[in-house]
Formats: sequence, C-alpha cells, structure tokens
Amino acid sequence: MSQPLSHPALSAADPELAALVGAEEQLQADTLRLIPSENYVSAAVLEATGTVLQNKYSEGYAGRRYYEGQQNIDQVETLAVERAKAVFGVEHANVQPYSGSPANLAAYLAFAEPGDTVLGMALPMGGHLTHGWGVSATGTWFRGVQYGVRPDSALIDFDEVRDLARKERPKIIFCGGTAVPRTIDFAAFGEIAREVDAVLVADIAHIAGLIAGGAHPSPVPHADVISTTTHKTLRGPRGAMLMSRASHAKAVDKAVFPGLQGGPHNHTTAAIAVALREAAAPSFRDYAHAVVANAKALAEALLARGYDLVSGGTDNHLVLIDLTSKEVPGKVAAKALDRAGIVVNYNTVPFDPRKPFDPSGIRIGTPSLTSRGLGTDRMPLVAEWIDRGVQAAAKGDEDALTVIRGEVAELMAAYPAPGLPTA
Ligand code: DSN
Repeated sequence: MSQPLSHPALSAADPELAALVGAEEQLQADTLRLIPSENYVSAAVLEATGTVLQNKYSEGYAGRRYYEGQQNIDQVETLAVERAKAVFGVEHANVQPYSGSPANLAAYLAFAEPGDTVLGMALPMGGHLTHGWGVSATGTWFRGVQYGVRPDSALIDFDEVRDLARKERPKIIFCGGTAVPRTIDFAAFGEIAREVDAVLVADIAHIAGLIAGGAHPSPVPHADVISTTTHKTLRGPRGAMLMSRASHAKAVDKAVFPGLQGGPHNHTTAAIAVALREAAAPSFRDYAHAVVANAKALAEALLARGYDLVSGGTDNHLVLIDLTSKEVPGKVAAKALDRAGIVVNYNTVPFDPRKPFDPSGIRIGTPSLTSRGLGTDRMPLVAEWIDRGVQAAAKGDEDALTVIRGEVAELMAAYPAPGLPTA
C-alpha cells in the first residue's frame, strides 16, 4: 500500500490541509482512475510546480516584460516555447494561457468580434463548452452554430459541417472535443475552413500527448491555431498552450496578454517545459501508443461483455459507454463505480434522451492507468470490474462494490503511480 507523501512544512503550518493532501495522495494511489482527461504527472513535473518561480510577476513576453528581475524567468519561458515548437512542429507557441477555456477564449479575442458566428461541435455530441455552446460566454458573446455526429455511426458528419460552414460563414471553426472516441480528420476540417475563409482552431486538449507521441495524426499543417491543455494525455501541469503559424503569432500573443490575462504562472510554465522534455523522449512514443492499445483492448473487452460503445469502439484514449441497454443511468453507475474504487465520470451520449446532469453514459479512458504501467493484458480485468460494478449498481449491492474496491486497491499497489511514493 502506498504511503502519503511527507510535507513537513505544510504539516507543521496547516495540519488540517496537510491531512487532506495526504488523503488525496492515498486515494490517487489506491484507485483505478479512468477519467480520460486526468493523468499522473512525473515527480519532476510535480516538483517544478512547487518552485519559487511562483513568486515572480512577469507580464509580457521574454525580452519584453513590464517587470524587472526576469533573468531566469525569460529563459524558463523560452525553453517551454522552443520545446513546444519542436514537439508539435509548429512555428509559434504561447505557453501562458492559464487553462483550456482561457486559451480558447484568447482565440476568439484574436480572430472574431463579439456577435460573430463561430462553428463548433455541440457539447452533447462530444464538443466543449467553449466551442460556442449556449451556457458558455463563447455562446453568449458570439453566435455559436453547432455540428454533431451521424445518428447511425456517431462519427462527425462532414456533410453537415460543410453545409453549415457555407451557409453561416463562421469566422472561426473549432474541431476537437471532450468525448470524441475517434480520430479527428484535421485535413477535412482544414479544407472546409479554407473554403469559407474561416480560422480553423484545433482543440487537441484530450489528444495532445497522443499527437506528441505519434499515436494520432497532427493538426499541422491543417489548423491555423492549435489549442491545448497540458495536463491530460500530455502529462504536464494544469495549464495550456496556443500554437499557430508564424503569421498568427502576433494576434495570438496579443490576445493572451494583454487581451485576456495578466502575469503568467511561471511555476506552471516551468512544469510545462519539463513535461515537453519528457514528451520529446522516445519512451513517450511508447507511452502514447500504449494508451491507445489499452483503450482498444478495454473497448474490446467491454464489447465482449455486451456493452454499447458510442461509435462502436475507439481510436484514441477514450471510450464512451452508453448504458441505456443496461438500464442503469450513467450517474448511478459512476457513483457506484466510485465506491468500488473505479473513478469515471457520467457523460451524455449523442442524442441522449436524458438530461446532462443525469445522462445515459459514462466516459472512461486509459491515460492514467497506462502511466502506472498497466498493459493490455490487464484490460479484461478492468472491463470485468466495470461490468460487476454496473451490475452491482443495478441491484444496489453495496457488498459487491466493497469487494471490487479491495481487489482494485490490491492490483494498484503493484503498479506504483508516478509522483506518488511506494511503501
Ligand atoms: N473538463 C475537461 C474534460 O474532462 O474533458 C474538458 O475541459
């Protein structure tokens, strides 16, 4: 069993908070974390986020700051920028966005005016709030037009995307999403964006690590701008980046600062630099391909147990399970699995008749378990646990969930998580 990390200063100054951190360390060690947007960062990335770099204000960009004392910070940010350019093969990178939503908002600020039309994937179809969905500022301040997936295949309907683009003439087209289990055809989106003279923003937040590791096609050269968080498959700190062609560099930078943000979070920038160095290593290619191999093996094992998967399977790190045929709502299943030590999130499925806060599906993914070293040979067992957990949820069998929780903790103890200590 893993032991909590020791945080001597924190424990002395604030034992209550230190105890919560220790409990979270234990939880992350003992459970099977299947939320596809989560991961374990390396000890090096974790250390970088806790450095004195966080004490420094650095509004501006390297060599052009509004504060003095940037001798080290400029070099930190330049390292991160150059590594991002090398890993993703882009001409320009901005590593300052605080997270994915501000990064996407900066793209709006750079390339559209309030009230302009933007085209993005509908949230219930797998898109993201910031792709113009109504309840988001992006759907309030801009005119969001949304595309979806085909009812028969659950694949993006490019006839619909093209027709909408021709009719609505959006300033920006977003591709990418949060619950898309299949390869994004960046070339097809690029062709449509060029035809209607729109800026194509590829939001690769979920798949950035797969792209870096060569396990998913790159949006380069099809997208004008690439937006990504750095903490999902890329296995970096909570942060984000905007990348672009050189011709868009000025607009992107101006939108991030001073358009939207103040001082960059330099400790995060440092950790992004560390993560990008890790992503450039040959072992990261193995990691990215292992994430996909695990997801495919997990999908196969679930299909064999009679589960309905949106689009019939996966090409990437993510599997979207439609539980309608199991007669267990997604939220009930997700909460039961949590009690069994299997952490997932409930999620809408395309054309979901249920409400977003009580939808039909659960969303799972393999980035975290792959970071712990689980391989395809373990995926039938993971599928078995999910199946037993869902059946227990249907019957209200708490004892069965407790048994699974013990089995999960035992296996997890054999696969120490990066960044967490082992006994
Ligand atoms: N919240 C992220 C996810 O879980 O996919 C997207 O912002």
